[in-house]
Amino acid sequence: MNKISIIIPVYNTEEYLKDCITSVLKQTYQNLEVILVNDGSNESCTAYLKSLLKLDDRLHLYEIDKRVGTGAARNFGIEKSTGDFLYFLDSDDYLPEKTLEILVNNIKDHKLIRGRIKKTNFSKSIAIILEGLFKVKLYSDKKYNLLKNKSVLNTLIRKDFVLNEKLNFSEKNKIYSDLKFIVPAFQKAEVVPYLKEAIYFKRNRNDPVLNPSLIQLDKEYRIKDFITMYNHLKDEYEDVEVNNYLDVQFLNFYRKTIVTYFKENNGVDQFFDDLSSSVEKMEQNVLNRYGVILRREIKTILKGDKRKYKKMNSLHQLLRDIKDGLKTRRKFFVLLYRRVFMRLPIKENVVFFESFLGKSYSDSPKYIYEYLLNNNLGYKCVWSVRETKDIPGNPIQVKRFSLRYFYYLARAKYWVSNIRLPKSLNKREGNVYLQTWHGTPLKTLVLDQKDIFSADPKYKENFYIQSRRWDYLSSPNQYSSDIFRRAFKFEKEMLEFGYPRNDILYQKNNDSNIKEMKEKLQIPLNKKVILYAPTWRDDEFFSRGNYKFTLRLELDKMQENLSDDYIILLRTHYHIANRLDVSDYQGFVYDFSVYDDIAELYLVSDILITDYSSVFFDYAHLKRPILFYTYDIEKYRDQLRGFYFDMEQEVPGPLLMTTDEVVNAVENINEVSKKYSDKYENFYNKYCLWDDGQASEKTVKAVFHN
Ligand code: C2G
Repeated sequence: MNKISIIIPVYNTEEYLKDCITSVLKQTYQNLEVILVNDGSNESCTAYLKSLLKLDDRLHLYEIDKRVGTGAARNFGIEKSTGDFLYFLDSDDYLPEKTLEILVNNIKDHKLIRGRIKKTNFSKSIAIILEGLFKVKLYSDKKYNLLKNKSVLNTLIRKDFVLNEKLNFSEKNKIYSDLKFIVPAFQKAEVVPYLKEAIYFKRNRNDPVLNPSLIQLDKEYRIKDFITMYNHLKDEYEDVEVNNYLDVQFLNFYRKTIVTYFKENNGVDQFFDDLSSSVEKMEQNVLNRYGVILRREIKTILKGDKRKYKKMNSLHQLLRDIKDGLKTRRKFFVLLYRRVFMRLPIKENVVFFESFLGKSYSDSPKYIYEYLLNNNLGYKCVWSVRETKDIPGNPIQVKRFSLRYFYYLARAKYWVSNIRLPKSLNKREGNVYLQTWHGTPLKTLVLDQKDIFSADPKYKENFYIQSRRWDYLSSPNQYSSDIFRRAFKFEKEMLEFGYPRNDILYQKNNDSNIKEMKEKLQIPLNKKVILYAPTWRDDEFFSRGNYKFTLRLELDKMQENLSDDYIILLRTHYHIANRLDVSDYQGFVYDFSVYDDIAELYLVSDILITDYSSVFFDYAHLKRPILFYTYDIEKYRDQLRGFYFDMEQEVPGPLLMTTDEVVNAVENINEVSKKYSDKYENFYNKYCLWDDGQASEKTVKAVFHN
């Protein structure tokens, strides 16, 4: 039987290795050896690799002390291999069980055979579930043009073919080293069958900041690597098909990567000479297939006219922006934002506010705004909203994503927001951006998160780009400061004054204000108030950003046992799109899910019930009892989010799993409070010390200069 040598270069991929290796060991095709080439990984990854060896004696580990790069590591692996076939796998990718079996069974007399590459954002356990959904047809013996792709992955290759033709990977080019292997392989193998059924999962790493893959490395390096590879191969091959292929690759790379790089970095000078040497090698007939702008641009490079080239290049970028801007209304406004509004002078006294994606007039932005207003500081304020609201001081209101929204964002000197603003909103010189954020984290944040379950696959990367624009970040306590610095990689000024949104909890925590608020909310004055404020679930949604909440607190039971003394204010999270029907509980349950400011609900309530929401960190300022209804804690903690600390140990109230337990705790609330008083005090001392009712004032003084 034919043995396959699977060659896997490894460089610091500890968190992905298990998926990779187990997927190989579980292959239905068993006659294989796995050649792990440790290309100078750090200590912990190396130790982990060693520990894997005992799983199976088909695993072999080779060490390279100093990092040599994927190409050299693969060449080294070829030398060590003893199989009849070679197969290259990357250590952050993985395979479904049958991939190798399908490839071996179909290679017949061919030199090589190719399967399909599926990109994935997920780890294996999730992807294998998704895999069941692929209904694929079997395409056998179809000619596959190796030159459709730049990578050698998911190709089963005869080893004697590799040796006879002296195929190897470039050791100079770290990123595009496969081309040196593929191009001659393509020339020598007449037919390459392609099997759509033989799948290879290629992982898009979700963390290009802390754990980048090769392709996510910095663009300059990539551009240099590509240009030298191109130049080298162009010099080496006469073959027309190969040359056309290389030119097409080059021009596509130029458009996609190089032009974008110039736009972001004004970096024409650095690459101009390199580019000149490449375009000299280009075939005119390939170039003729491209648009006039690109052709002219290439011509000016050929002539070595850098000044003119810069002009052509900005024209290219303008046309590209316009083309993109005509796609949708929003993109058109973004075009105006960048190309028109940003070029108008900045307005020194304009402040742009947004809270919870324009959904409410609330949170720290509200209190900062009111401080500016009440102290007549002379700022012109603009609020981003979904629909017109009743806001004191009558500020300008703009509908989120409308033309006026983009106009004011471009012109305002100050931005104040409690969540990220869109990535398309480039920051202009002179802009001051105060990010207030929206809670002390219990759930792990951004770069501390591992798998991102249902959010945008580019979540971490986008977050990183967006948060580079923040100049100031509000922090409620030392614990949060430490996490924010790490999880957001925030390196600018942290405002350590507590949360402006909590000022009200110090200023208005008295009977007359509370009575006034209850009247405003139109709730009974003679009953005690329970606020139920759960968070959202990452895996329950209608569409991106629109989450669904299923009420698991049994209101019947609550009403039966508690309605003589209590009412319930129900408050779902701002991500929740569905309204809960509580009409059967009139006079007992009041739905305040779309009420602007949760701080007012804190003030009027006697007990808080929540789950994993950051609301309890704020509510604790009031020193009133908190109950945790955590019916799904295992799933939430272990699968969906992960926590920064053990809830059971730290939170200032009991974790309850059923409505009966909740009812019981409410009925015995004094005993519960007594039991948790020490914990409460520790909790308060750890998370609540910075607030003193003056956070808005201190924030304004730190940020606003006029
Ligand atoms: N919130 C609310 N009503 C709820 C839940 C939350 O008004 N039922 C508001 C509170 O101000 C809360 C904030 O939204 O502090 C954030 O809500 P979380 O439930 O903590 O969830 P999330 O939006 O994921 O933010 O560092 C904080 C984390 O990022 C959590």
